[in-house]
Amino acid sequence: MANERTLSIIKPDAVAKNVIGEIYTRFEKAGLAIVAAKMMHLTQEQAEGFYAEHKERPFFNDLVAFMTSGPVVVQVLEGEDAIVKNRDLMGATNPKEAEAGTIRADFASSIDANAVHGSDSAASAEREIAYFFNDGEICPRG
Ligand code: RTP
Ligand code: MG
Repeated sequence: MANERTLSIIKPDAVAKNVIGEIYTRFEKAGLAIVAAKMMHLTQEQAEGFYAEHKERPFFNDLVAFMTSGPVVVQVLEGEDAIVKNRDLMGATNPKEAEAGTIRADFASSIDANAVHGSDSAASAEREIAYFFNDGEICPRG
């Protein structure tokens, strides 16, 4: 077990549904601490840069359009095995395949409007956290 940080985004559909607090509660109940947070409306450039790994995928333009369609909440989660723990809380990318009780099963409406993002590896967590936060904006516990 390792103490880790991961980057989480509450996507525009979940912000519009007014479930920021319910999603934060799930993180906290699972033992993940929110050590940095901000609400922002991503520009096209910010969304394209964030999802650069998907640039050649057929869904890229729809993904960028969706992620810029309204405000998002971006946070750094910290805790034991934070990367996998957050992915488990999120559930499968397609909410139809997401296990009952996961964030996507409960709050997502489609594979595009799927409520949350979470880093999928230690390397992406490092890149994604640095993409949105400088060291002074992260407030570790203890
Ligand atoms: P995320 O990066 O947002 O946490 O989601 P993920 O790891 O579960 O999924 P990923 O493969 O990284 O895809 C990023 C986002 O692109 C949209 N997507 N659409 N139409 C499609 O086949 C398709 N596949 C992926 C989803 O909104 C996904 O969250
Ligand atoms: Mg991903």
